[in-house]
Amino acid sequence: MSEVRTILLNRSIADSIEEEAEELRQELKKRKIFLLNVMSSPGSGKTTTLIRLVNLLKDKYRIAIMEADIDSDVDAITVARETGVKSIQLHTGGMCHLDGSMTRQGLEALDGEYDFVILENIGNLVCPAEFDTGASMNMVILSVPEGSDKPLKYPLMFEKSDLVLINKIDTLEYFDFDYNIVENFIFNRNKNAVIFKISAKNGTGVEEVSKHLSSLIDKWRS
Ligand SMILES: Nc1nc2c(ncn2[C@@H]2O[C@H](COP(=O)(O)OP(=O)(O)OP(=O)(O)O)[C@@H](O)[C@H]2O)c(=O)[nH]1
Ligand SMILES: [Mg+2]
Repeated sequence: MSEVRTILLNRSIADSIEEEAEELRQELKKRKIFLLNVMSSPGSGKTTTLIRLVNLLKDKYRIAIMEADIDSDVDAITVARETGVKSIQLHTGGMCHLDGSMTRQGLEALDGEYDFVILENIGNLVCPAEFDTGASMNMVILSVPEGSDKPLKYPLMFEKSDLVLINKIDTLEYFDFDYNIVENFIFNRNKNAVIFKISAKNGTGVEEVSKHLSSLIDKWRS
């Protein structure tokens, strides 16, 4: 039996999706809530990474997670089980992205006081980058098996994400993934990007990411 609530999101009917997202961002800033929008291809390791990050940060912040998918509630159930924090599943009714209005519906359904809310966006390197969710920060995860050329092929995703995690570095010996090339491609798209190399599977590098996030959250909330 499902332990988490599932919310079916409605599409925005606002004239300006951008203004709606900016309004949400400002409102969250006033309420001292840091909202992290996490994006990647399907299977790059969003859920695995988030579980590790939440377990490192949950004693310092009141955390909640919104898991967005087209169908199923496995991610929300897994996160709730592995971290114990409040988690809800958002269904997009077939859409491959979330916008500010949909994010707001998720936040309302969370129904509680939080310092740090994480949105795991739909697994896709294209559509989620095209829509502002109202998040305080966007983070993208690129995993080693996907290849070094992804920032070239999906440039908008890397332009919109100031935090980039290169995940699955435990598999480097099996792939011809070139970190120096990928770093150049990312900085060509976004000179402000901060890049970390991690393995969500064995935990390598995740503590450094949690410390970086913690300083961003504290700054946002001050
Ligand atoms: N070897 C290795 N496998 C990993 C790592 N991180 C995640 N995985 C595996 O990759 C698979 C997908 O991980 P998830 O965390 O579910 O990926 P996701 O991005 O949340 O997937 P979707 O929500 O379906 O888009 C699982 O089998 C994980 O165990 C890693 O650092 N190294
Ligand atoms: Mg997932």
